[in-house]
Amino acid sequence: MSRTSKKLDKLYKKAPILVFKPGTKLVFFSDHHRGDGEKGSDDFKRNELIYRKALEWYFERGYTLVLVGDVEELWECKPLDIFTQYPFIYQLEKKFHDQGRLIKIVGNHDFIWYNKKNVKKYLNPIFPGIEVYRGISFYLDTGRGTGPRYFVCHGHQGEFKSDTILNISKFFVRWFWKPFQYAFRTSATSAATNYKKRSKREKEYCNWVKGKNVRFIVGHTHRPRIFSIAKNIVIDDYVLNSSAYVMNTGCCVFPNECISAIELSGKHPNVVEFWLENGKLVKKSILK
Ligand SMILES: [Mn+2]
Repeated sequence: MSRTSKKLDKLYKKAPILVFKPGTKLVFFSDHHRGDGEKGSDDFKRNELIYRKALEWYFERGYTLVLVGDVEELWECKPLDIFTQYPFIYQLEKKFHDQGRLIKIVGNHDFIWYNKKNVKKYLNPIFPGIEVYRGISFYLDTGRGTGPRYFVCHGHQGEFKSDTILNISKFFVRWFWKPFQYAFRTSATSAATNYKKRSKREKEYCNWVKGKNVRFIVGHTHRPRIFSIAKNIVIDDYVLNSSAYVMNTGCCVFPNECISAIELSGKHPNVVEFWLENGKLVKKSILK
Protein backbone atom coordinates (compact mmCIF):
# COMPACT_ATOMS: atom_id res chain seq x y z
CA MET A 1 0.00 0.00 0.00
CA SER A 2 1.35 3.45 -0.91
CA ARG A 3 2.19 6.09 1.68
CA THR A 4 -0.70 8.21 0.41
CA SER A 5 -3.23 5.35 0.74
CA LYS A 6 -2.02 4.64 4.26
CA LYS A 7 -2.31 8.27 5.28
CA LEU A 8 -5.73 8.62 3.68
CA ASP A 9 -6.93 5.44 5.39
CA LYS A 10 -5.80 6.78 8.74
CA LEU A 11 -7.51 10.12 8.21
CA TYR A 12 -10.67 8.48 6.87
CA LYS A 13 -10.95 6.36 10.00
CA LYS A 14 -10.46 9.31 12.34
CA ALA A 15 -12.44 11.99 10.50
CA PRO A 16 -15.70 13.18 12.07
CA ILE A 17 -18.87 12.06 10.31
CA LEU A 18 -21.43 14.78 9.68
CA VAL A 19 -25.01 14.20 8.60
CA PHE A 20 -26.59 17.13 6.82
CA LYS A 21 -30.32 17.51 6.94
CA PRO A 22 -32.41 17.02 3.80
CA GLY A 23 -32.14 19.88 1.36
CA THR A 24 -28.65 21.02 2.51
CA LYS A 25 -26.67 22.54 -0.33
CA LEU A 26 -22.87 22.55 -0.26
CA VAL A 27 -20.17 24.31 -2.23
CA PHE A 28 -16.49 23.36 -2.05
CA PHE A 29 -13.70 25.82 -2.83
CA SER A 30 -9.98 25.19 -2.31
CA ASP A 31 -6.52 26.46 -3.17
CA HIS A 32 -7.09 30.19 -2.93
CA HIS A 33 -3.41 30.66 -1.95
CA ARG A 34 -4.35 34.07 -0.55
CA GLY A 35 -1.26 36.20 0.03
CA ASP A 36 -0.46 39.68 1.24
CA GLY A 37 -1.31 41.35 -2.06
CA GLU A 38 2.27 41.70 -3.20
CA LYS A 39 2.30 42.00 -6.96
CA GLY A 40 3.55 38.89 -8.71
CA SER A 41 3.47 36.52 -5.76
CA ASP A 42 -0.16 36.76 -4.59
CA ASP A 43 -1.86 34.47 -7.07
CA PHE A 44 -5.33 35.10 -5.64
CA LYS A 45 -5.32 38.86 -6.12
CA ARG A 46 -6.44 38.83 -9.77
CA ASN A 47 -9.41 36.56 -8.98
CA GLU A 48 -10.52 38.24 -5.77
CA LEU A 49 -13.59 39.89 -7.29
CA ILE A 50 -14.75 36.70 -9.02
CA TYR A 51 -14.52 34.78 -5.75
CA ARG A 52 -16.33 37.55 -3.89
CA LYS A 53 -19.21 37.54 -6.36
CA ALA A 54 -19.37 33.75 -6.40
CA LEU A 55 -19.50 33.63 -2.59
CA GLU A 56 -22.30 36.23 -2.54
CA TRP A 57 -24.18 34.07 -5.05
CA TYR A 58 -23.87 30.99 -2.81
CA PHE A 59 -24.61 32.90 0.38
CA GLU A 60 -27.90 34.25 -0.98
CA ARG A 61 -28.92 30.76 -2.03
CA GLY A 62 -28.34 29.21 1.39
CA TYR A 63 -25.28 27.08 0.59
CA THR A 64 -22.88 25.78 3.21
CA LEU A 65 -19.32 26.76 2.29
CA VAL A 66 -16.61 24.11 2.60
CA LEU A 67 -13.03 25.40 2.30
CA VAL A 68 -10.84 22.48 1.30
CA GLY A 69 -7.37 23.76 2.26
CA ASP A 70 -4.58 25.98 0.96
CA VAL A 71 -6.89 28.92 1.54
CA GLU A 72 -4.13 31.04 3.04
CA GLU A 73 -0.64 31.08 1.52
CA LEU A 74 1.19 30.73 4.81
CA TRP A 75 4.43 29.42 3.34
CA GLU A 76 5.02 32.90 2.01
CA CYS A 77 2.98 35.27 4.17
CA LYS A 78 1.90 35.99 7.71
CA PRO A 79 -1.75 35.42 8.69
CA LEU A 80 -2.45 39.00 9.74
CA ASP A 81 -1.02 40.40 6.50
CA ILE A 82 -3.40 38.16 4.56
CA PHE A 83 -6.43 39.12 6.67
CA THR A 84 -5.69 42.83 6.20
CA GLN A 85 -5.28 42.35 2.47
CA TYR A 86 -8.71 40.71 2.04
CA PRO A 87 -11.16 42.33 4.51
CA PHE A 88 -14.24 41.85 2.29
CA ILE A 89 -13.49 38.20 1.65
CA TYR A 90 -13.08 37.45 5.37
CA GLN A 91 -16.27 39.39 6.14
CA LEU A 92 -18.15 37.25 3.65
CA GLU A 93 -16.73 33.97 4.91
CA LYS A 94 -17.57 35.15 8.41
CA LYS A 95 -21.21 35.60 7.35
CA PHE A 96 -21.29 31.90 6.44
CA HIS A 97 -19.63 31.04 9.77
CA ASP A 98 -22.06 33.13 11.81
CA GLN A 99 -24.94 31.16 10.33
CA GLY A 100 -23.24 27.82 10.97
CA ARG A 101 -22.56 27.40 7.26
CA LEU A 102 -18.75 27.31 7.14
CA ILE A 103 -16.49 24.26 7.31
CA LYS A 104 -12.73 24.75 7.11
CA ILE A 105 -10.23 22.02 6.24
CA VAL A 106 -6.45 22.35 6.43
CA GLY A 107 -4.04 21.99 3.49
CA ASN A 108 -0.26 21.96 3.15
CA HIS A 109 0.13 25.69 2.47
CA ASP A 110 -2.03 26.66 5.46
CA PHE A 111 -0.77 23.85 7.67
CA ILE A 112 -0.31 26.13 10.70
CA TRP A 113 -4.04 25.47 11.29
CA TYR A 114 -3.05 21.95 12.33
CA ASN A 115 -2.08 23.65 15.55
CA LYS A 116 -5.03 24.62 17.77
CA LYS A 117 -3.05 27.48 19.33
CA ASN A 118 -2.70 29.15 15.93
CA VAL A 119 -6.40 28.67 15.24
CA LYS A 120 -7.22 30.30 18.55
CA LYS A 121 -4.82 33.18 18.07
CA TYR A 122 -5.49 34.07 14.44
CA LEU A 123 -8.77 32.55 13.27
CA ASN A 124 -10.99 32.77 16.33
CA PRO A 125 -11.09 36.59 16.43
CA ILE A 126 -12.72 36.46 12.97
CA PHE A 127 -14.49 33.11 13.24
CA PRO A 128 -15.41 32.60 16.92
CA GLY A 129 -15.28 28.95 17.92
CA ILE A 130 -14.17 27.69 14.52
CA GLU A 131 -12.65 24.24 14.32
CA VAL A 132 -10.29 23.43 11.45
CA TYR A 133 -10.56 19.82 10.31
CA ARG A 134 -7.94 17.56 8.71
CA GLY A 135 -10.79 15.89 6.88
CA ILE A 136 -14.49 15.17 7.21
CA SER A 137 -16.89 12.47 6.14
CA PHE A 138 -20.47 13.33 5.51
CA TYR A 139 -23.82 12.02 4.42
CA LEU A 140 -26.31 14.15 2.62
CA ASP A 141 -29.57 13.02 4.14
CA THR A 142 -32.02 12.49 1.35
CA GLY A 143 -34.96 12.40 3.68
CA ARG A 144 -35.24 8.66 3.18
CA GLY A 145 -32.40 7.67 5.45
CA THR A 146 -28.88 8.77 4.61
CA GLY A 147 -27.51 8.97 1.09
CA PRO A 148 -24.05 8.00 -0.17
CA ARG A 149 -20.96 8.64 1.93
CA TYR A 150 -18.56 11.47 1.04
CA PHE A 151 -15.04 12.09 2.31
CA VAL A 152 -13.29 15.46 2.03
CA CYS A 153 -9.66 16.42 2.63
CA HIS A 154 -7.11 18.65 0.93
CA GLY A 155 -5.21 15.86 -0.84
CA HIS A 156 -1.54 16.43 0.09
CA GLN A 157 -1.60 13.44 2.45
CA GLY A 158 1.41 11.19 1.96
CA GLU A 159 3.12 13.46 -0.56
CA PHE A 160 6.78 13.70 0.35
CA LYS A 161 7.38 17.42 -0.06
CA SER A 162 3.94 18.62 1.02
CA ASP A 163 3.36 16.30 3.95
CA THR A 164 6.37 14.35 5.18
CA ILE A 165 8.95 17.15 5.17
CA LEU A 166 6.44 19.98 5.47
CA ASN A 167 8.48 22.10 7.85
CA ILE A 168 11.56 22.11 5.67
CA SER A 169 9.46 22.93 2.61
CA LYS A 170 7.87 25.80 4.42
CA PHE A 171 11.24 27.21 5.40
CA PHE A 172 12.45 26.94 1.82
CA VAL A 173 9.44 28.68 0.37
CA ARG A 174 9.35 31.47 2.93
CA TRP A 175 12.99 32.45 2.51
CA PHE A 176 13.92 31.52 -1.02
CA TRP A 177 10.81 31.11 -3.07
CA LYS A 178 9.11 34.48 -2.79
CA PRO A 179 11.84 36.57 -4.40
CA PHE A 180 12.27 33.88 -7.03
CA GLN A 181 8.57 33.76 -7.78
CA TYR A 182 8.43 37.52 -7.98
CA ALA A 183 11.29 37.61 -10.42
CA PHE A 184 10.02 34.87 -12.70
CA ARG A 185 6.25 35.27 -12.30
CA THR A 186 5.81 31.63 -11.51
CA SER A 187 3.58 29.78 -9.07
CA ALA A 188 4.38 28.14 -5.72
CA THR A 189 2.59 24.82 -5.91
CA SER A 190 4.24 21.66 -7.18
CA ALA A 191 1.49 19.06 -7.64
CA ALA A 192 -0.49 21.91 -9.12
CA THR A 193 1.97 22.95 -11.79
CA ASN A 194 4.05 19.89 -12.51
CA TYR A 195 2.11 17.75 -14.97
CA LYS A 196 3.67 14.44 -13.98
CA LYS A 197 3.24 15.03 -10.26
CA ARG A 198 -0.35 16.08 -10.77
CA SER A 199 -1.24 12.94 -12.70
CA LYS A 200 0.52 10.83 -10.09
CA ARG A 201 -1.52 12.46 -7.33
CA GLU A 202 -4.75 11.95 -9.25
CA LYS A 203 -3.88 8.29 -9.70
CA GLU A 204 -3.21 7.99 -5.96
CA TYR A 205 -6.67 9.38 -5.17
CA CYS A 206 -8.32 6.98 -7.63
CA ASN A 207 -6.38 3.99 -6.24
CA TRP A 208 -7.40 4.83 -2.71
CA VAL A 209 -11.08 5.06 -3.62
CA LYS A 210 -11.06 1.66 -5.37
CA GLY A 211 -13.08 -0.92 -3.46
CA LYS A 212 -14.50 1.67 -1.09
CA ASN A 213 -17.99 2.97 -0.82
CA VAL A 214 -17.09 6.62 -0.83
CA ARG A 215 -17.14 9.69 -3.02
CA PHE A 216 -13.86 11.49 -2.43
CA ILE A 217 -13.59 15.30 -2.66
CA VAL A 218 -10.08 16.80 -2.84
CA GLY A 219 -8.24 19.92 -3.96
CA HIS A 220 -4.46 20.37 -4.11
CA THR A 221 -3.82 19.55 -7.79
CA HIS A 222 -5.69 22.60 -9.12
CA ARG A 223 -7.39 20.52 -11.81
CA PRO A 224 -11.20 20.71 -11.58
CA ARG A 225 -12.83 17.47 -12.63
CA ILE A 226 -14.53 14.23 -11.68
CA PHE A 227 -12.65 10.97 -12.17
CA SER A 228 -14.03 7.51 -12.33
CA ILE A 229 -11.86 5.07 -10.47
CA ALA A 230 -10.73 3.87 -13.88
CA LYS A 231 -9.25 7.40 -14.07
CA ASN A 232 -11.29 8.55 -17.02
CA ILE A 233 -13.01 11.86 -16.71
CA VAL A 234 -16.58 11.23 -15.80
CA ILE A 235 -19.42 13.06 -17.38
CA ASP A 236 -22.22 10.54 -17.45
CA ASP A 237 -25.03 9.65 -15.06
CA TYR A 238 -23.87 6.07 -14.81
CA VAL A 239 -20.68 6.96 -12.99
CA LEU A 240 -22.24 9.77 -11.00
CA ASN A 241 -24.71 7.23 -9.67
CA SER A 242 -21.93 4.89 -8.58
CA SER A 243 -20.77 4.82 -4.98
CA ALA A 244 -17.09 5.62 -5.54
CA TYR A 245 -15.34 8.30 -7.53
CA VAL A 246 -12.98 11.24 -7.07
CA MET A 247 -13.89 14.89 -7.46
CA ASN A 248 -11.42 17.74 -7.59
CA THR A 249 -12.40 21.30 -6.70
CA GLY A 250 -9.73 22.89 -8.92
CA CYS A 251 -8.59 26.24 -7.51
CA CYS A 252 -9.10 29.99 -7.23
CA VAL A 253 -5.79 31.00 -8.84
CA PHE A 254 -6.21 30.23 -12.54
CA PRO A 255 -4.11 32.77 -14.42
CA ASN A 256 -6.86 33.37 -16.98
CA GLU A 257 -9.08 35.05 -14.37
CA CYS A 258 -11.33 32.14 -13.60
CA ILE A 259 -12.09 30.06 -10.48
CA SER A 260 -13.66 26.64 -9.99
CA ALA A 261 -15.68 24.79 -7.36
CA ILE A 262 -17.69 21.66 -6.65
CA GLU A 263 -21.37 22.17 -6.07
CA LEU A 264 -23.59 19.63 -4.34
CA SER A 265 -27.19 20.66 -4.31
CA GLY A 266 -29.16 17.68 -5.47
CA LYS A 267 -28.46 14.08 -6.13
CA HIS A 268 -25.30 14.68 -8.15
CA PRO A 269 -22.28 16.89 -7.68
CA ASN A 270 -21.27 19.34 -10.34
CA VAL A 271 -17.93 20.97 -11.15
CA VAL A 272 -18.42 24.62 -11.99
CA GLU A 273 -16.25 27.47 -13.23
CA PHE A 274 -16.77 31.19 -12.73
CA TRP A 275 -15.49 34.26 -14.49
CA LEU A 276 -16.62 37.84 -15.09
CA GLU A 277 -18.02 39.29 -18.29
CA ASN A 278 -18.49 43.07 -18.21
CA GLY A 279 -18.35 42.86 -14.43
CA LYS A 280 -21.12 40.25 -14.29
CA LEU A 281 -20.59 36.80 -12.85
CA VAL A 282 -20.76 33.94 -15.35
CA LYS A 283 -21.09 30.35 -14.12
CA LYS A 284 -20.61 27.30 -16.28
CA SER A 285 -20.66 23.61 -15.49
CA ILE A 286 -17.75 21.58 -16.83
CA LEU A 287 -19.99 18.50 -16.84
CA LYS A 288 -22.61 17.96 -19.50
MN1 LIG B 1 -2.00 21.94 -1.64
